[in-house]
Amino acid sequence: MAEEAELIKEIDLSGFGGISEAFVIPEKKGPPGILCLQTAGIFMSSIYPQMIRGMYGEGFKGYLSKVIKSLNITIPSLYPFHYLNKADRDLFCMTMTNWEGIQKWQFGKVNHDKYYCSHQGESLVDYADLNNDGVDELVTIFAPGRLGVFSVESGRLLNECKLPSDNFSLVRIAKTGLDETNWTILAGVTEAAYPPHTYGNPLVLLDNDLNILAEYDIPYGLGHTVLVFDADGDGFEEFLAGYTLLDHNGKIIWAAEGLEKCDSYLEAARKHADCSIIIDPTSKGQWKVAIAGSDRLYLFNNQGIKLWECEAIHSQYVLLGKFDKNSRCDYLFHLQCRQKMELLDIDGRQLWEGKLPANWPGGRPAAVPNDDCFHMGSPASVWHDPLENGNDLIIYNEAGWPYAVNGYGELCVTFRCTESTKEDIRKSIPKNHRPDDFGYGYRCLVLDLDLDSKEEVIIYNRNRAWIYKLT
Ligand SMILES: [Ca+2]
Ligand SMILES: [Ca+2]
Ligand SMILES: [Ca+2]
Repeated sequence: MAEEAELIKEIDLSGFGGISEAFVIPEKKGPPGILCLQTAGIFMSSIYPQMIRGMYGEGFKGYLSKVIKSLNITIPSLYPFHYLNKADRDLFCMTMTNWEGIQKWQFGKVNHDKYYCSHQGESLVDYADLNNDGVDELVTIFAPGRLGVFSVESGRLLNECKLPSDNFSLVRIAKTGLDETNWTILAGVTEAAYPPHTYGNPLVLLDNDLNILAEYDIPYGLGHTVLVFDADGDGFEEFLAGYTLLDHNGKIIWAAEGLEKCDSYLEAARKHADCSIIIDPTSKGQWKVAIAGSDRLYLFNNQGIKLWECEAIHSQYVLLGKFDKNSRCDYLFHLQCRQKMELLDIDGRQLWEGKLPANWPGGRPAAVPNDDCFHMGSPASVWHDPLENGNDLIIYNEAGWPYAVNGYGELCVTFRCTESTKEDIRKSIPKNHRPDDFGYGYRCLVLDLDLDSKEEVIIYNRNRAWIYKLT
């Protein structure tokens, strides 16, 4: 019998313009702040003249586009498309709030009720105390090709620079030197690339004054994942960008075995790293990394040597946690888009396979034609030991209202709905497009809001947020 989490707060986000992403920003003292971001994500770049990543159309054209897709070639005119105009790209507003949704500051112009598409905005923000004044700064791409450093306290733009092109959509910061201000900022392209670069390239490294230190391409590009951690135990952080480990000075330490070289744009796109997770990060260099690499899930050791790989329909996301009921060690929960989910041990042995169901408490909205048309960058989250039995849960948010399961897909916790959760957030979206890109569907943040060492859950869409806890 599943438990029901208690709704402790419902927040109206409409004053922030219809947010596409939310980020947790820790405070030095007290509960964390929440940054609400309104962005087009990758569609801020004019490299995308139109949005062609829809579900397939109906009839003969739809059939033909499915066939062409299965052959892995791209003929844009055979996909349903959505034109992207300048207003779509320039959309940017961020609002810092406390955890109860009370606004502290706002930067940019709120686009109330603006109907817009957004994809992959989840990697656009990072923060660190770049100027060593005891308070973090936010770093984000606030306009096509413009990287900015903002005060977390006031939202003031403190510094900015122009990136080499308008398609950068990922920001990560690493502590890379002895000096208190010795930080390195990585900004990267996560998808479509301008020639001569291949898919997911290039990346640039900047110092804390935003001087560009280096620009280069890596094999298979960044994909959608850059991890920041101390890979060799020397006290400074490195970047694991896609399949490539970069030293604190930007030098390439290794590219993962079998993925050291890639000259083909399509091959890079087909095998891009969608998500990665470090296993045993505190083990002084003995870590491993699982990478959801589109057509495969991989495990590499700390030298980039492949320990195993398994083929996938679409390896999109992987979570690490104590997901097995009888064991306290870590397991992988692997999500292959809306096709298949599985529980694996660290040696790659499968313990469970299934498909988590969609969940529409008020009925599936008319604008969502089927349960499998979603494609979210963050389809699930780990909820650490919420039932206090030593087991972590998976909160699944990709197809409708979120719920929490164990590693075997069994329902463990539900989140009580209010009438507002059943509302259609948009009356319509362009036909045959992914509904989540237009704000249909829910996202999730898991964090300890009231600092009692138990995590709460924030579920949000573009209009509203709901905060839950287990009591
Ligand atoms: Ca600072
Ligand atoms: Ca290091
Ligand atoms: Ca808590």
